[in-house]
Amino acid sequence: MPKKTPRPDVPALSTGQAGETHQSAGAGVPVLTTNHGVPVSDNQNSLRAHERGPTLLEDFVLREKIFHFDHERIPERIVHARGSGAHGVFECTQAIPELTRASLFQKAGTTCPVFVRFSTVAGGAGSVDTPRDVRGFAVKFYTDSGNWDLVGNNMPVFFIQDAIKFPDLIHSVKMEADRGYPQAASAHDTFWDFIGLMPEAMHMVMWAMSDRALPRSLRMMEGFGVHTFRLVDAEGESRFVKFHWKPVLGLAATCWDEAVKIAGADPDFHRRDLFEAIEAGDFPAWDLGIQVFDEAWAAKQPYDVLDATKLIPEEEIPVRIVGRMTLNRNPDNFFAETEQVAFLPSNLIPGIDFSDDPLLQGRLFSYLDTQKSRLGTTNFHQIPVNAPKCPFHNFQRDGLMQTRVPRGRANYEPNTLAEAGEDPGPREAPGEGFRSFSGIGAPATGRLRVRAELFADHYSQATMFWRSQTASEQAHIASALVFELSKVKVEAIRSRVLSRLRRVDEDLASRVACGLAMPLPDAAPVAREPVEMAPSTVLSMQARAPHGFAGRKVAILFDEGSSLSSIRRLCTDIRAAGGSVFLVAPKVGELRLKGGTLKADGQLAGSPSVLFDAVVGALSPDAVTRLLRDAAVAQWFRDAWSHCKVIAHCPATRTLLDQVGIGQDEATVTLDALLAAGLQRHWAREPQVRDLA
Ligand code: HDD
Repeated sequence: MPKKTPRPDVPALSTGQAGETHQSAGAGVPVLTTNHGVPVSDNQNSLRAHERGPTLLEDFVLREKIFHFDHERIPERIVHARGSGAHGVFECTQAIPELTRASLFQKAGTTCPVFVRFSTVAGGAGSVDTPRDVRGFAVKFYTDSGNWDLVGNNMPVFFIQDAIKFPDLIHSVKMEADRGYPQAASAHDTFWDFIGLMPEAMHMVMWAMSDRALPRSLRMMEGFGVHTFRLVDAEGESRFVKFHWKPVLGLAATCWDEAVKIAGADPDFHRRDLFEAIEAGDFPAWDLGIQVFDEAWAAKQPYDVLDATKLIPEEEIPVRIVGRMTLNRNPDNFFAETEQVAFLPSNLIPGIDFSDDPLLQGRLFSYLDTQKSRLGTTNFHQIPVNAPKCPFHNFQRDGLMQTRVPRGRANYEPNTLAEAGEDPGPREAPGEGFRSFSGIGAPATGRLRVRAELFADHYSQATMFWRSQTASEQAHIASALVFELSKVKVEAIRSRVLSRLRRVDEDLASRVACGLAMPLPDAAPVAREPVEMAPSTVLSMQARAPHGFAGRKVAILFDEGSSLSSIRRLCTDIRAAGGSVFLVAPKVGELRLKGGTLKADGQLAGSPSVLFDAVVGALSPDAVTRLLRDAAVAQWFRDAWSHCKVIAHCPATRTLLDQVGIGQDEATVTLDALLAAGLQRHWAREPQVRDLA
């Protein structure tokens, strides 16, 4: 008899007593079975005709395993393919029954579970987390009156006004059709060709070229429902509403050079950050805010509130906070939950309704449709992450992968089966206006392929956004435009974009033209004269940047001979301030320090400073002499310096900084001064280290 190859890495399993093996393979380990429940005796060797002979077709264990593996992938999302999800809870903190009959908002303290998926837009499922891109911010509320999906982005406006342009927009930004690159990047001809021909995109272009497109963490982004929706009260009266998510940790961004380096150092930077924060119990939270206004107010504005390329300045309609969402549980399984979650803007609950925004109207079709292609069945709502957590009954039946087993004969409505003593199934509830969705409806007056007049103002809000930015943020936008357009090969495309930038701001256009060494073309014609809009301070991230350590990560570089007590003290202080510490050393094993031994969390080459919010050098004089030979050390500090981060140093580390050309400013501090310095980027340093447009 040929011998069996033993399991390579684990002790042989006890077979147990007859009848017991199916429950447990010993020590509480369940027995491996096929998908049909048949216990598997050998998961290492396929069934063969003889020791060196061919594999038998009869081996159903092998065939089932490979068959299933061959079909593991489903089509990735056509957009927003790369995403990260988490479970959490939403709590209403301020009841608004005067505005909406949505059960979630009737009483402060009402809660419901949520599932959130954050995403990039352009890249494939396996692309990196930190390209310059819009971020998706999709929330599924499992309320007691059904699922409400608020499928938004981290920017409050969009590139186009009408859903009919969406396939063109996405085709233009994705990999170019013939060559299959670039991946996850808007810096190429076809995207800017589309943009140059689509003046309505200019406001969103300002956002996409700003630091908003380079978030430091998914936990530090705002979210927006983008469209104007409606809140409907118990009497059926409706008012317009815009939804906002405000991160409790505040807003923070990386800078471009840093984002590019992070992409190489940790392609999963955002996914890991979210997962680790939740794992550590440092639960990210957002406040839900609303801007509410009526038709009369809307009619007086110089823009159309149904136009998704426009926002409503918070100075005009302040954001009122009505709830808080806390993400407190990581998915148990990435595919089953994060990949299979299906968001539908058409998932609304009684008390919330659509507006006639033509972009939103098109979305109402697209998302339902795409789930059939992605998840393969109209029964995708039965997948646990998609299923409502309140009871749901109807007469929609059968279909691929039906997993529910409806009982009885009633599969139509109305019926009189109750009279025969049978279960008649569910009935509609027209009288229960509070609990049922009815839709507010508006008279349709014709069939027109047109856009309303105010949609033709393409520049007023782009200019408002530009003027609301700090000088440093403006420099980032101008430089981003130079970078992106420098990757565009066709000069006429660059020139057309420049002609549009002149309508946003002459200074911006000149700076970008200068950065490209191109002449300024004539300004593009306008479809409607822009209006003057006051700058809005809340649109600047830097003006509101948080100072503290909450949610931030500080790296401490040490080596043999470092002072253990000062490192310990720093760790305690940083953690007490709400931050986390990552210890970096040239070697990860136990190192001998002054006062004891210490192990690093990460090795220097694998832990570049781009992964942290601030860096600390706690090195001995001997270590400095040794490490000066290692280019990775110089790079560690130079990157932190050029990314305008706080650098804390002991006296020996200061000599190292001097030798690698790192200067002294308010954000280079001694170890003792780190806590007081805070973690805000020191943007004033930037003009010394980088030539910005
Ligand atoms: Fe969309 C996915 C956000 C316009 C068609 N979209 C998708 C996701 C987000 C958004 C966050 C990912 C959801 C998830 O994590 O699964 N989309 C937006 C926003 C828009 C927008 C904020 C404008 C305000 N989208 C938009 C239009 C269309 C689509 C106009 C089509 C007419 N979007 C889709 C889609 C996706 C999608 C193709 C891909 C995967 C999916 O729906 O479930 O149907």
